[in-house]
Amino acid sequence: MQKIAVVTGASSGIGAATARQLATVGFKVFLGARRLDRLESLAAEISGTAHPLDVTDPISVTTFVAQLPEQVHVLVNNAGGAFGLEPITELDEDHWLSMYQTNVLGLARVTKYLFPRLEASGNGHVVNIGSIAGLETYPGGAGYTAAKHAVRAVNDTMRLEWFGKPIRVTEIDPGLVETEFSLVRFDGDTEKAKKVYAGMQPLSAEDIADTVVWAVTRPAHVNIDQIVIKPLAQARATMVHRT
Ligand code: NDP
Ligand code: 8X3
Repeated sequence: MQKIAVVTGASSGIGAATARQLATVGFKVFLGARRLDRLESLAAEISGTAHPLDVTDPISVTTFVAQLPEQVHVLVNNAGGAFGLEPITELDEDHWLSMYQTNVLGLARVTKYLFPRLEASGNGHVVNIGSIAGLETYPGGAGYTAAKHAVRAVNDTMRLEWFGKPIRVTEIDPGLVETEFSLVRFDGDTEKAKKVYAGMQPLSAEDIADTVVWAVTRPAHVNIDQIVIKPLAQARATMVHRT
């Protein structure tokens, strides 16, 4: 029987690359995101299926989940991102709420409704895409780092609550990956976004997808708890060697 994988935020970056690589190793992939046009062309390329999904909206999440097979083997909770880089004294409440809704509540919400399908597979696996922002902090980053620290807490709680069940839980924490992440963070400002990766070689979305696929293709008794992956040129979130 073909194994089933669900990838949230599959319309770009890490999610799209992960969907591609999961399909390459034999999974039937169900793709979710808001930009359906992008999802549909990727789904056609990898013989997957595209479904509209806004992880911040409970009705969208339950509608999405209702379209999935009764058994799901892998859920990659990838949808997320950062909005802004303002210091706490200039805190933007909409930015903070959106980051919490997407990265934290969205991840937990999708997992909640998908859980029965993961359990029904007899061999479920949830992969949560965190960040080194869940392990460190940096000036201007509090809204995002607080959200990604919360992702760590949610991830670890899943591992505890599902103790004894055949459901693996993995957190993958990347450093700088060149995707649309910075474009979104800086509200479409391409110059600002480009500067983030200037003079250094960031990770690619494929590097992270490769890690996800490695984690989910270990034998069923092996739980990869956490992987931290950074570019060689990045030692800390804000310590980047540039030429
Ligand atoms: P991208 O901006 O390229 O991709 C983000 C994806 O999330 C898009 O597919 C977007 O789809 C989706 N998304 C955003 N909001 C929602 C929502 N409300 N509902 C459903 N989908 C949503 O960035 P990345 O690929 O880099 O980001 C993927 C994950 O990796 C994020 O969780 C990010 O925090 C994390 N990460 C990124 C790093 C980096 O340096 N790039 C480093 C560490 C972690 P759409 O807009 O179509 O809905
Ligand atoms: C993205 C990595 O260092 O920009 O999660 O916060 S960082």
